[in-house]
Amino acid sequence: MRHLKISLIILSLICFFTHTIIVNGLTSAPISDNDTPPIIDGIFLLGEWETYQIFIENNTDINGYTTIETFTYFAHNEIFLYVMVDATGDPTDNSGDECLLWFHNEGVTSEIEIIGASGEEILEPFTAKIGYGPSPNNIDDHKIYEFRIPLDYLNTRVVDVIDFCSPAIGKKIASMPYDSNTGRDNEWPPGLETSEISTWDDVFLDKIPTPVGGEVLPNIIQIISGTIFLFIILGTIQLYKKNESLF
Ligand SMILES: [Ca+2]
Ligand SMILES: [Ca+2]
Repeated sequence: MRHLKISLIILSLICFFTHTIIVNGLTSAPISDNDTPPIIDGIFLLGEWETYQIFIENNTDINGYTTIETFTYFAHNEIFLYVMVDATGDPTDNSGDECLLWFHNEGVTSEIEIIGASGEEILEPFTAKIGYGPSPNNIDDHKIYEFRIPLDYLNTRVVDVIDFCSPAIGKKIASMPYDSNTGRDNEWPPGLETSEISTWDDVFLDKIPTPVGGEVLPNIIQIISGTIFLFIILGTIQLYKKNESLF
């Protein structure tokens, strides 16, 4: 029993110090110098965005908690954070449709927002474009929002963790996204209280892989950390089995 307790304490400490492995957060995909960054044109081409970090289900119950099926992606290089909000559950191209992203880092809160029908765009201080069409997630036409935000504007840099949320300010006039045709919106994360930063989600800006001899090496440290973590879990299970007769 004592060995088991010691093992669990060690495991907890390791979990604490390997924050990036177990944190219930989001990881932005690093873009190396050999990769082509996304183009902010409101069009989602196959292969342009890698792996979605947020998936929200469709809920059309207008009288209850209503959400829009949406896939959200994050990517970054040394200069910009790129965000794709693929709103597959919004098939109507309304001028009142909106997408709102909030970031917070070291005392600075940045509100990234665009509203409008397809073709609407923002060029300063960040780039954003609204599109309406198919995507790899859904072949039917739907709203698409793309963003390119300078890391300086977000008061952040590579290998940093920034707080992120999408609040429905007031009574459903924004979020990620808001569909003015049905009044549905996506507040993120669930249970968000904007004044309580602990209820926000966060985005990890992973290290940019370094091109070596024309090849891009993976983030080997993360792979090694994950392997060590797996061995610790297996070791703890073995120790538990050896001690279970004592309980
Ligand atoms: Ca694009
Ligand atoms: Ca709409």
